[in-house]
Amino acid sequence: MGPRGTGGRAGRAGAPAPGWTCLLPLLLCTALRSLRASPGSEVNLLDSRTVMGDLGWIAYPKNGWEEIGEVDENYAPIHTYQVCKVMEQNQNNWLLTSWISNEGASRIFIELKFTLRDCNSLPGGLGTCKETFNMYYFESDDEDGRNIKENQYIKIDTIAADESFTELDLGDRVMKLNTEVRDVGPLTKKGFYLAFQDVGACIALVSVRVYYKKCPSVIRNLARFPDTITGADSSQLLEVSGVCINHSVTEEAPKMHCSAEGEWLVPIGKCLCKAGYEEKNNTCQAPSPVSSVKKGKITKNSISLSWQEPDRPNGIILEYEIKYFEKDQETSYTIIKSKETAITADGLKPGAAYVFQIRARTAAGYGGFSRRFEFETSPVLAASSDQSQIPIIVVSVTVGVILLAVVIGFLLSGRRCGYSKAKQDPEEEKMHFHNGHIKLPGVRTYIDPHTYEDPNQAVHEFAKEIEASCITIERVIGAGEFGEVCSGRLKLQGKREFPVAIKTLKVGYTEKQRRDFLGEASIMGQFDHPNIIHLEGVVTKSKPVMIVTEYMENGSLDTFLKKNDGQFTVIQLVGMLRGIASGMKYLSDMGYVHRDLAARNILINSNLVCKVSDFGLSRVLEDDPEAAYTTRGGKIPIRWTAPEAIAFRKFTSASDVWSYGIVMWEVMSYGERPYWEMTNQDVIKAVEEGYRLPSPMDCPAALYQLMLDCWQKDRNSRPKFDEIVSMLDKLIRNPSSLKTLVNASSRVSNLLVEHSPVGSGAYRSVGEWLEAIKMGRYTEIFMENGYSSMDAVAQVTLEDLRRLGVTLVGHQKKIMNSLQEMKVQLVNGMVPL
Ligand code: ACK
Repeated sequence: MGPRGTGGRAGRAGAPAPGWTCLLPLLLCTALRSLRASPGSEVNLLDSRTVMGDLGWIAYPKNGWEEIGEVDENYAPIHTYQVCKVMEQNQNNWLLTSWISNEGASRIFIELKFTLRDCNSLPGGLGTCKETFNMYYFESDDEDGRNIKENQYIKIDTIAADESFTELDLGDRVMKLNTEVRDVGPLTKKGFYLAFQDVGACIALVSVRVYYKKCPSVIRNLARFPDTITGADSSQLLEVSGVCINHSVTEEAPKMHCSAEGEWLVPIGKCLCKAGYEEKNNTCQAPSPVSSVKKGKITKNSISLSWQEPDRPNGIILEYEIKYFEKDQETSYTIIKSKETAITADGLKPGAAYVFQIRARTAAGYGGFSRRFEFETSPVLAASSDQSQIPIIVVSVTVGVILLAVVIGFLLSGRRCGYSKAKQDPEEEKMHFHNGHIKLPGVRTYIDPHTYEDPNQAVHEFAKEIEASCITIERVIGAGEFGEVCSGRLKLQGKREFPVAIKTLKVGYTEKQRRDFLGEASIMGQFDHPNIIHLEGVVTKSKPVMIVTEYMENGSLDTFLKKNDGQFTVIQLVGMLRGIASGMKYLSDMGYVHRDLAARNILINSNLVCKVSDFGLSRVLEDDPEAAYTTRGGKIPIRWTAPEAIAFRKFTSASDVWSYGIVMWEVMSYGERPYWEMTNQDVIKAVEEGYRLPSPMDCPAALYQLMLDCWQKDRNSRPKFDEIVSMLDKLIRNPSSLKTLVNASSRVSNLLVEHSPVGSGAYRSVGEWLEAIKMGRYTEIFMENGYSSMDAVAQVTLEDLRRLGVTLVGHQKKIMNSLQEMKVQLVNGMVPL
């Protein structure tokens, strides 16, 4: 018989449960206090713990599930249902929830918290006792679906306990609360019922939480992304378009992807504040209010005022608006507009108080009004009163003159914190175009700074000069070929201070070193793309000479990946690769060949946005420790470089594509060294003979195929960067295409040399094996838990790993795949375990 509406409502204080089962509720409060609140991206549709009144659930038959009347420490009811018919045959006890609206979500999650009695600990109940129960659902658009039959419910799963409890546990008052989560989808109706079927277990269902996941509304890259309910498919990524926030415009259409887990992934594109607006805390605002207003000369009919430019003008101030009115007469006010930072309001009443407010206007519009400033005109008095103004006038005039002198001096000395561009001789500008670099509308091409007779001219053509006093160096973060790399802050006039990276040129440099050092800025300054490191400017007029760029919180990509081994989802890794490909597409469109594309030359910020960096002038790669001299004398990073570029220096965007393939490999293997410890000569030889790097572990087949395409011997057969970007976009839009991984056996058969970190050799110890797969941190735990030989390790299951405390999914995968691989090799007779 089905669970019908005729069934009895589960009694709040049912008949006392037999024997030990009545002990269950006593332990619930302690366990309940530890229940976790729902995280931000989860939206509860039902939480039995927070329902104050009757839940309205139905038990069928009446003597099956029963509700225990318990309260928590705040005397709020705890809706706990229990059933324990372990001694009786053929149990079929149903508990039906009331109708639950899915609020438009097409995939919902059900979190159950329950305790379950261990059958082995039951005297005589072994024959009939069960240790599982079943969960079902039935979809319906309204509440009429309750009278449906048992067999119309769709089974979600059989629920078993990770930990069941025994009599002993009851004695110790230890509550083994199990948490199980299941998800259901796609849902097509407006709501659903859940049902729990007991077939003879001893269960206390402590709480039921039903929720869906969403990617919460967020502003990223100045674009607003709305609350987005995750997709129906557990691996689906929803592409969501962002809308530029007020006062900003699209640079590249902003998009993000909402994952089934409710995380925003793979940000693409961005908005920029309109001219005159400044980016601050994810907003764009016009000029800040005038903050300091001083009174000047005051007579019986006039008040003179002066003020300072707002702290953050955010553009050129076109004029000020001064509003004033007699105190308490706000409805009747006067407005004066002034281009100066001083005015005189006249025609005022003698001896009256006036209120002044000032605001500035830039091309972006008016900023906010200043606070109110109150000043009084002089009263009408005898002639002597005007005498009393003389000292004020004298002081004001003196202060005014001094101020004027300071301002003029300041302007003349050019020591304002702002950018200054070297003045361009029109002749020179002409020459520049005569050099063959005529810019076609809409097509920007890269100009090789070498084409300038004077490299200093190139720097000032493409890079803004920054006053050294605007830079605060905070700490050294690394060493470059020319000097230290530091992090610090840059405060430009009219802009808020922001973090920057500062490359310095060490003292005692030669003229050539200075030229080469600044050459990078001449190149970088020509680029403007979200995936290319942004140049803020250069310091050339004082020492040390510096190049100032945007700050990338996570530093270089190879180090970052090594530090966070196994910790990203495939989509996050593909997002990084997409960014790099997009930056490279921009460079190749500009006609710039990078020649040293490698993960060490990619920087990554706190949003995991990757940007191409390292634009050496000579591109003979003096500063790359990976670069080695070839027989022809050039210095080349062999492992990253296409064969034609190594052999006859044919560097093109197609050779950059080869390097990009190597970067893909580095990213997917979390910063592994390409070709491991092979010598450069062996790498050149192996590649020439047609060998290629094997697929990294856990690598989607589509990505490995793309790598192989990038490593085509014939450079014309390699994909172009725009094709790579489109391909990665397609994979991101359709993440199920990333599910097919390169299988372990084909991965091994692709090995170009025997030297592989995983699976290519018999490991002498568990420690050696774990070290080889970069999981050395778990060696002690393995040893302590009896996995001290490779034979023992071969038996490890995923459950065992979790028990050992290997909780990171990436690490679990790495270990399990390595084991799987070793087993495959064993079967193939390739490597003895
Ligand atoms: O891996 P890292 O921390 O990232 O160490 C190197 C070091 O300086 C020498 O190049 C770091 N670095 C270079 N440019 C930047 C930047 N724009 N933002 C943050 N770190 C940077 C790089």
